[in-house]
Amino acid sequence: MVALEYWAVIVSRSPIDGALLREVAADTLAQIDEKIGAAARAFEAWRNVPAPRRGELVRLWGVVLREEKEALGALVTREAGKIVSEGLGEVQEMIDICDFAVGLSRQLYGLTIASERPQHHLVERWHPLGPVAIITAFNFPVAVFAWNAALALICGDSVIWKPSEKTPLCAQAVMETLKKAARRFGERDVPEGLFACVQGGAEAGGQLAGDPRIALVSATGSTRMGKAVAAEAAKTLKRTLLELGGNAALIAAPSADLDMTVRAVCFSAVGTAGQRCTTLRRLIVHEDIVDALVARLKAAYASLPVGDPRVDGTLVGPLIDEDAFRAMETALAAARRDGGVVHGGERVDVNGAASFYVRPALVEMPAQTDLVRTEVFAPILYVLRYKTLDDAIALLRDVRQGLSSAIFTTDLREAEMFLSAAGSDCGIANVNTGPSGAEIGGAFGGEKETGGGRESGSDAWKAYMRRQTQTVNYGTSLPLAQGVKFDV
Ligand code: UN1
Repeated sequence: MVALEYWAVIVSRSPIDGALLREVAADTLAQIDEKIGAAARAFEAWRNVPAPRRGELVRLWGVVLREEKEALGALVTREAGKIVSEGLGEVQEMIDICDFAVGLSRQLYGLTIASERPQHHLVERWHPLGPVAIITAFNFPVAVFAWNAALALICGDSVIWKPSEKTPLCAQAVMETLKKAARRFGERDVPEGLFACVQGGAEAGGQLAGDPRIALVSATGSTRMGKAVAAEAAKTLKRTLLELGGNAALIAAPSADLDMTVRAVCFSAVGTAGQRCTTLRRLIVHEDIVDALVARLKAAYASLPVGDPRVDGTLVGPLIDEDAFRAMETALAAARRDGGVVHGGERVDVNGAASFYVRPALVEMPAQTDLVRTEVFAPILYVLRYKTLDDAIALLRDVRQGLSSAIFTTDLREAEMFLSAAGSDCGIANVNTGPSGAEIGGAFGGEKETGGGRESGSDAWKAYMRRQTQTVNYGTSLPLAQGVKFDV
């Protein structure tokens, strides 16, 4: 087989200035097939390694990441365009999940269950699942892989990573850190093919999702990508863990602390240049405070430091590429047609024509139109107004996505209503803190077209293992459940 079906090379360009960083050879269909085979063989060995020993590999990975935090963070800045502290923050997120996974490697607890039969014991045990395919997006080019890989590895699975074709170098660098950890662990103890990276586009992701040897495909990215992956995965009914599009909303109630609200809105809406799945896209403001809040936001937006992400003080770096910029332009034009009043949103020349910097846009909308319900991966914040909390919650829920949400209020009843079953319908619901920038300790993901999967903390590890219900009869008779008699 030849490479013709797939891309031959992947070109990595820096969004900072459009400079060519490097060309990376894409994997061919045959090479991917080989890597899946190796992952399947590695799994057969790795599943027998005691989980705390598997945890030692992940502990060493965390050590290497601590040593290389600066360098890897700088590469995230160079290839994904994140400001320095966010690039470093992403590596910190990797370190945090390694620490979490190491502890977990001694806590893969199952249940003991009271059997209804005498002299029987009934337990639930968690076993390794199989090779896990991990598909990630450009906006978290290192951390999201670590959320998945650290858990999968301690759970006894092998991993194959298909990173975004926009950030192949970050993926290569992360693989080097894993190799270093493996050398310290004792290379002979790490089965060949335990972790691998596949460079390629959507076809490569599709091949992984469709291959029967892959037990779980964990995909983070757009809803469109997730639907394609789910369709491939459905052919073998394999498990999926989907963390897809968001359209986060923040409700600003009349009692909100406005200083805190302004700061939270700015970080959530313009941080990472509006390119997080948790980015705040809809600000739902009570009519009594909308004028005051919008005035303060307009002032804050006008003075946001947009610029080269490597420069100290910059808060808004570049968009990932020209397509992202065009999508933002198109959305702002549509917002004007829908009766929106747009503040900001213009292109800013920082490093010449080959890079795409923008002033984040604040858009006052007369209503939640279809445009507002659509996720555009750029710093556009739509402002909507409300009269009653019920109306605000109805607006919050009236989108296809369900990832993250927040309310700013000092009214306990409102906060509790927002957190209740009739409140936010998202996987993440916050009070007096913004919808983005979650810690790794909680389960991360959301409902509806966000895909329903949960990555990272809490009991998300269970997605990477298979549950077995085990019954042992240590008696000398054979009683049947439900009192059934079947004497032969
Ligand atoms: C994503 O954008 O895909 O909560 C993940 C946050 C980050 C993760 C975002 N910890 O914003």
